[in-house]
Amino acid sequence: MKTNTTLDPAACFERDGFFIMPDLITAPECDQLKGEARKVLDEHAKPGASVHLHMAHVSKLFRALAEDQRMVNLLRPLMPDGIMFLSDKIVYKAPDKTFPTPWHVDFYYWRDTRPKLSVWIPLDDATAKNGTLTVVPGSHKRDWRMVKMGLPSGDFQYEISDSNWQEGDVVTCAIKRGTAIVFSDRLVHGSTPNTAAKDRYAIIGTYQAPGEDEEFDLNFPARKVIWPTG
Ligand SMILES: O=C(O)CCC(=O)C(=O)O
Repeated sequence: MKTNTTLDPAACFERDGFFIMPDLITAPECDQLKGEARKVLDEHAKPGASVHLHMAHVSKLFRALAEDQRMVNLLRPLMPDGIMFLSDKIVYKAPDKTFPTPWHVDFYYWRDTRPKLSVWIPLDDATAKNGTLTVVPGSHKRDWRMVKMGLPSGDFQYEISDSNWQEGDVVTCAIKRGTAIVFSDRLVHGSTPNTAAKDRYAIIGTYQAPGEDEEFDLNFPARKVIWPTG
């Protein structure tokens, strides 16, 4: 896909609410992380869950990714107050998990805490057919209403109830594995359905500015400042 990298990353992130960095990690790294994700899911995840948290807490490989210098370089222009890794999760769409991730904004899951952004990296090439990320550029600039929903797995609890964008406003991020999408916790996003009858693995790391621990932060044992304030 055409990426929005012609503007400088900070200007792009401010305007659109997201920024795409092609090839943040290599294909062999994606293969290795995918193997590791499978192992962590087998050992730690609730059977059938498509979202599993705390990868960096139990895996040296995911820990290394969370604080990799390439990640720091990507985030520094967007996070001038420093970078703290908070948490990560694997979102695994098995071939039988065809449902799309509902439209949502992440901050709803951590209301009354400081702003955060997330980095979504597919470990498989991601297309409209296998559940890639979808975003609504500029949607981070307004408030949205979210209501409880009932996905059978319980993985996503809320969805936006007052959507007013048009189909043409949506960007379907068809990207190669290893490409990173950094997005604001106020950006409306979701995914396409996975109708490809194939696995789709993605890792999502969440970051915020360093500061005193908030109560919410205490849920995330792998949190760590990776670039100090100032
Ligand atoms: O990988 C996906 O399907 C999207 C996940 C997502 O939007 C989220 O966890 O906030």
